[in-house]
Amino acid sequence: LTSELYPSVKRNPNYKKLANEDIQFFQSILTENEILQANDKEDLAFYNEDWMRKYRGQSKIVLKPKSVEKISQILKYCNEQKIAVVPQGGNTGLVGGSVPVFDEVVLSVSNLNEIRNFDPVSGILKCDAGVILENADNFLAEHGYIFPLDLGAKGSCHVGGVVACNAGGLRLLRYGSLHGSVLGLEVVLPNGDILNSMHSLRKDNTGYDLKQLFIGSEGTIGIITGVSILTPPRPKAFNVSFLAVNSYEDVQKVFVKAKKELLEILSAFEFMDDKSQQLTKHHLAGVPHPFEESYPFYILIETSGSNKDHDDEKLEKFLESAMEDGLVVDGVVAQDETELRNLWQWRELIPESSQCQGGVYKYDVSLPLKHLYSLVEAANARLSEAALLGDAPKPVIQAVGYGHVGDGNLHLNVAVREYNKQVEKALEPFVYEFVSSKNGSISAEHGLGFQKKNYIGYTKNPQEIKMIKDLKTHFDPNGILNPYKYI
Ligand code: FAD
Ligand code: 2HG
Ligand code: ZN
Repeated sequence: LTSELYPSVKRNPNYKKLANEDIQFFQSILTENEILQANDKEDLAFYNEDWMRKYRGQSKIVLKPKSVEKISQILKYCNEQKIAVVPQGGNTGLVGGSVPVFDEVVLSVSNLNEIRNFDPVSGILKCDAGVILENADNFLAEHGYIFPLDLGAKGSCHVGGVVACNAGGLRLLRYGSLHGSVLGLEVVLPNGDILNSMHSLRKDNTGYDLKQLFIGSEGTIGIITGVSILTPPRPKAFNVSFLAVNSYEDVQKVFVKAKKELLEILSAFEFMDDKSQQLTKHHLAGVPHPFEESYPFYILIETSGSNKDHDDEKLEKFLESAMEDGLVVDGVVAQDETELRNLWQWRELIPESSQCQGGVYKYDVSLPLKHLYSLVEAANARLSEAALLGDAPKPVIQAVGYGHVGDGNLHLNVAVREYNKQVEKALEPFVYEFVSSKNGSISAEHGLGFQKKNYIGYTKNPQEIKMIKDLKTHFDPNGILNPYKYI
């Protein structure tokens, strides 16, 4: 097998090509509803292609087991037979990690989708990995709790998927990383062993904290089947304000001011450049933007707490003084739930807006705050110099910047009319070199997957990479899990 999409990547001949006996084995443990096979009508496109339609594999079979034991039997068999397997959650990952590269078996956990247990005193939720994030959050809302992670893909991504990616999202500023809130995991290892580590303890210093290895491992050393997570009480009062500022310098100043003055009620601090808003306006054709006029940068601040009057007063004072100081040049505050959602959409819909005109090159990086936006400027300059940016027939529509300022995480999105090797060459490794020169990370939250498989060295040193490889070999000596990706 070769792939037109990836001419430089060759299928590893050590992996067995699926034979009838393998299909018969899968059929012996799974029901008809748990197996999808490619045929004349069905090319399994949904499972083979990623959210950006940038990466595409050629798998002919998708397994959707309904129990952990079945996953265990499948992995044991695939390990013995050296059949490559790609774990898949909601397939919303943004680095090509969730889809096959060649003919790997897709193992979807979407049929493992039950809430297992919730303790309303401690706030600990235990659920299957395939529960959709929004469903988990809706369940928690009924009990007065909230999932400590929120992101634009919540309607499709899985709890297990976000743990496998160590997704960051819109409220990391408030609730911290999943490395802190996940208390335990259940994982099927490549040899079929089930690691039961579904603990409910906030404090446990008995040796290595094994679950941490699987958080952010992107399906390379085990399939997460269960998650135990500490959830906080759901705030009763939410406020959202959308602000306009004149420079990136001022974005940083407003951030410092918000941290000090909104302190315990600050739950999100997001920024967007004007170009990202132009793309979103185009995508949302006709929906009025919060401001008639355009400004260089916008900030979305969310506060959440237990007392609406208290939060309103605090936010009002903060905004008044930020305007008096000349930091904020225009601003709106949502007056009700509908307005709140409307303001959020100008931030949450940027990923979709930047991808829907043909394609998008996405870079998700950590940088010291003072350098955060300079990457967008450098990328634009490079694309202009290479004469790639502008009206059709030039391939690049816009290079835009936005992201989680509160976490030092920039999203650089380069919207293109179609995927184009020249654009890719202009941006890679340029972007990674830039990030490395500022001691940043080439992946703040989306992971490495297939996209950044050759670039890990821009953030990790050779000793760190060797330890990662050693761990991979320890857990998966036959390399059956998620091959061709970053390890
Ligand atoms: P998939 O896409 O199916 O898989 C992702 C990776 O995890 C793959 O390598 C896969 O092999 C592995 N995997 C999946 N499930 C399992 C499992 N059960 N066991 C082992 N491995 C598994 N990310 C952020 O960090 N912050 C954001 O704000 C954010 N916003 C987003 C907004 C949009 C509109 C979209 C499309 C994506 C966004 N993401 C964001 C990307 C984010 O990585 C994914 O949405 C999410 O983490 C992936 O979950 P999933 O269930 O779709 O996993
Ligand atoms: C977000 O913060 C996501 O909206 C997606 O992490 C970012 O699409 C992107 O580049
Ligand atoms: Zn993000």
